[in-house]
Amino acid sequence: MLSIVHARTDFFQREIGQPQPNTKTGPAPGFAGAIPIDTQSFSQVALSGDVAFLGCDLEINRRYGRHNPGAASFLRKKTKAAGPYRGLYDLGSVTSTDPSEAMIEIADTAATVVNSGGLPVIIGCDHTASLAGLLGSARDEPERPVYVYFDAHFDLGRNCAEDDRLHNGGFVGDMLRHKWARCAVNIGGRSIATQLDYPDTPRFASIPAYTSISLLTQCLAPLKGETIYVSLDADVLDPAFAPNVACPEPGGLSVEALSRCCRWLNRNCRVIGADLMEALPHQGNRLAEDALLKCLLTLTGKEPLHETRHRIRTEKSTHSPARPETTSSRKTNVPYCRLVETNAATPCEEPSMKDRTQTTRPATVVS
Ligand SMILES: [Mn+2]
Repeated sequence: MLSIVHARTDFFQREIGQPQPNTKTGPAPGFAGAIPIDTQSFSQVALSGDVAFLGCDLEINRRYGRHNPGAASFLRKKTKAAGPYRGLYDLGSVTSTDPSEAMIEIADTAATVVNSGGLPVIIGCDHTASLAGLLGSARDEPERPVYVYFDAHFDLGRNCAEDDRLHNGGFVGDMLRHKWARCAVNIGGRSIATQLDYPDTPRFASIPAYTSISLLTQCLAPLKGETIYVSLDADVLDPAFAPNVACPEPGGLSVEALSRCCRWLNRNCRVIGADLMEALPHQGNRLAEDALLKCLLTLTGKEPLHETRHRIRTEKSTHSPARPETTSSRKTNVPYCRLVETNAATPCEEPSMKDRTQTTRPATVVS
């Protein structure tokens, strides 16, 4: 305990003393330079809003795309120099080797982090792990949160049987069917499968990838004030920015667009948890991984210390009184506005992960 507190104090002193990572000792070895800590100690030292990363190197149930076991350890190593940030911790990686057990471990850890006042951020392999992050983060919420996911694919499993959707191409369908989320909002959907003519999915809406940056934030307006869990599938970015993902799709979001959306969500919604999935380990540079981690941290209200200082300086020098909100700036005529407002939360049980993640089929088409 003492050594952890000491490590934390030492870290702050180092950060405050110099905004760039210390070249002598290097950054801490966690995600984005986060301080390694165990879950119990995190509960003791966490301040409100501190971020706790949890890695999962195990694929839970991949049905589509290239395999990426070890993606969390890869991202941890790749992004350790991405800071420095204040209030980041790394709880290590999931130890369970069974997918069902791993889901339970993720959910339990996320719930512990939330109960300590922290924000759980799961870094995983296939997107299925996101469901565990959502369930754990929302365990003690009086109402089910809105599931906001940046993803080239809807992951609704519309081509799968209703009882065969707990995999990376269908878990959102399962989530809606069981009312584990109040509704789901996809941003950046664009795979060919998203265009196929299936019946409308209740409590689901999407904002296409080709939407301009200014329109994107207008489309997000109905989410204002909502309690949300946010998931980033790395393939939401255009392959020009993030080529190493399990299911790449052309025509994706720019880093700037993703970053703006994340900032908007942080400022206008209550984010209870987040995750990053579907990145593929590779030998190239770390630009894509750093950009994704940075977006994830923007979402949680964290930004690198040197950028915070720059922003404060800029805001001071260009400060002007806030303009009153006009009717035209409050656009509410977007299609899913009613969906967010009218779907009351329905209490539901957490799923039994046992027996549900046992079947793994070979990859076929991308859903
Ligand atoms: Mn995807």
